Amino acid sequence: MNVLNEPESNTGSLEFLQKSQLGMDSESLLADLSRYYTRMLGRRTLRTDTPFLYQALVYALRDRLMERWNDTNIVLERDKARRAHYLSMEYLMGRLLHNALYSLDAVGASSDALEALGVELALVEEAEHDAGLGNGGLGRLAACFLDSCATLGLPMIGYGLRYQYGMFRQKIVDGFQIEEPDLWLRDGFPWEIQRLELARTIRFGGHTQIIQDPDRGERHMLVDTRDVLAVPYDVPVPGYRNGVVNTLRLWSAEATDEFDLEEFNAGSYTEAVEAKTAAENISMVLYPNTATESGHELRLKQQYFLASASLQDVLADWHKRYGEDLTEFASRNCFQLNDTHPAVAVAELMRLLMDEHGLSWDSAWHITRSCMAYTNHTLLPEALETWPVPLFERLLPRIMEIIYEINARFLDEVSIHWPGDNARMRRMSLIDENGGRSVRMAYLAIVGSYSVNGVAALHSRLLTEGLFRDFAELWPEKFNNKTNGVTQRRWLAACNAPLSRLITDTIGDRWVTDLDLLEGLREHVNDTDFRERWRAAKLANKQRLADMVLERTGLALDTSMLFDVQVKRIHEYKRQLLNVLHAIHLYDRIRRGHDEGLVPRAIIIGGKAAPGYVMAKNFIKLIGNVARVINNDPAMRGKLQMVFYPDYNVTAMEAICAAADLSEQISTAGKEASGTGNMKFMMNGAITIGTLDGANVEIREAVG
Ligand code: 26Q
Repeated sequence: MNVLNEPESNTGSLEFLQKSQLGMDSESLLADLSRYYTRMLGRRTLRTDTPFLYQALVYALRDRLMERWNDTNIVLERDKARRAHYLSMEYLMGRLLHNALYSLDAVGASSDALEALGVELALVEEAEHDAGLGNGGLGRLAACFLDSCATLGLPMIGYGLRYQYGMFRQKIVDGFQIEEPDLWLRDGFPWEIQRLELARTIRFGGHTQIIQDPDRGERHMLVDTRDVLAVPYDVPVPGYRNGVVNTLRLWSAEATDEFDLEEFNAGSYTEAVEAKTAAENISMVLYPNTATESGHELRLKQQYFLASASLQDVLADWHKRYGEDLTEFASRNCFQLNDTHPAVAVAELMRLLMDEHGLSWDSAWHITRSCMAYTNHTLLPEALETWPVPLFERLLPRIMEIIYEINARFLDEVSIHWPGDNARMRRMSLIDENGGRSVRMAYLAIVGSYSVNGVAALHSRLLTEGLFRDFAELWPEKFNNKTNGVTQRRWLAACNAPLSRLITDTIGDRWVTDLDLLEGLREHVNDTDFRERWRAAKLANKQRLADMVLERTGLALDTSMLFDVQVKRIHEYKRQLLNVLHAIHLYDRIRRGHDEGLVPRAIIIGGKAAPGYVMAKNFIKLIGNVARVINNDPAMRGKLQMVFYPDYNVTAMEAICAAADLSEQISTAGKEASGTGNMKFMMNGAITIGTLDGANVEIREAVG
């Protein structure tokens, strides 16, 4: 898909669009920005401390993205290439403004436009709230894939939820983590376009009725359901300077009109309002990654809501383009399940194909199994998602019937492969019969997919040898590896201007879309001028981080020290505790005067603990306590510092990864599926200390 080089892009509408191409120079940007500021937002005087300047700039920019977005969609409509639909409960986007400017090559022009108003671009960028619709690695991976696919011109659409509240904000009070709601939508989200005309109805509860269809025989119908409306909001995903703008489609839950009316006519006004609230609750809040608490009904509702709305959307588009014939549906579409969170899509696609589109079980199953693909992100058995059968039956009765049927047919296959091996049947069943019965979502995802991948070579191997061994024996061809990656556009080019300039001056700028070219830096490692600039870049980045740390914690970091950084979710397996023990050990050595040859070091730790994870919260408290002792001891001066960086998020990482000298990747070996922070630090020139776990193994092979 290449919008710019499309040969036959002179259809009537496109011609019109191209004629209207808006200027990307500072004058036209300034003109549009000023118009939005005064006419649309109704502000008369320029105030640099308001978010309105930010909003006005985004609107000016969005107009420009919109042209490319429309062009991309026109090409997509004509294109018959297979489309990828990324289904993810999380997208950890961070800020969008700088990325959009960078992709459109409009950073300079916008700076100039704002300079004419006496305002710095960086200050305007500060007004943007992070779109923190994710917990950590898995959510940021989804955001990086969006960027990469748009840059590669691949037809990929991201489907997710438009949470009212994203990842909680972390305050540190007396050393303890306090969670505060993340009101990221408070000042509006000027990037999104609501598409009411594409709203879908999602049905919960009720029961199935079997009716006799004269043409198709038996047909299952859901009746007496409680319905919720899924309204899509589209966010543009610009590719890097290639004219492509892909789509992130986020579903928001709203009450259906019919539902309200029914209650209202029955004279129960308050119940009608209650129903509205219940409907809207579905997309209210992102669940923090909690291994300890499970079985939250609302979470299952969210998952089904995402799966059903997205599949209906794709099927409706298919019917619009090709009519009722679904023969080629699977060869033209793929649904990538980001962990098991959207795995209920396997059963939902079966339901839609059979109950709504009249396909037989066999045809529906053939399609489903040819277009679903599942990415696993964890080896921890306790983190595998299961749902109590009674909850499923009550909330999604037809889906539960379909899962039973998938399981029955699957277990027949198992018994043919391993006759009489009842232990194996019990192990592999989609229904866990131990304790209360529950649905094993990972097994549903494996059985319903043509591809199952882990996220690093080691992780993928361990999956087939351990967690999914039975399945890998049955279907070895299904299992494969896709080692994670991160976009170097955000994680080097945009977030580290001085280093990025140095690299481009040295090897040209093609590394921005082809990271392997960084190899070309090797021959300059002994070049004095290169090394000089390299060190200057690092120092500037360390100063920027030190300023942020001072503002947030009151501690003045010494930039001549080694910045030793561990930022990631707080978890026992990630072993922040090991890092703290090392800090205590260094403290003790310095106290006892055994510090010859010790490199002066500032230990920086950041990350959020799941609200119910007591041990992780205690780690945070411990880090703060140890840091206080170290920083208040005169004997540590010039030798050791330690700080807990509060409210670690995407924007913080942009400054942190550029400033780090040492990257801590010290998970208990075999537990970190891949890690992605490790890659961001590495590409910004930090040295890694780590276990041979996840992608660390491959990073070491690549960099030596
Ligand atoms: C589970 C139940 C209820 C509510 C939430 C959850 C939940 C939410 C998020 C469970 C897990 C997650 C996120 C997991 C995650 O981020 N895993 C990381 O994925 C990265 C990308 O593949 C890997 O690099 C990391 O190794 C892996 O830990």
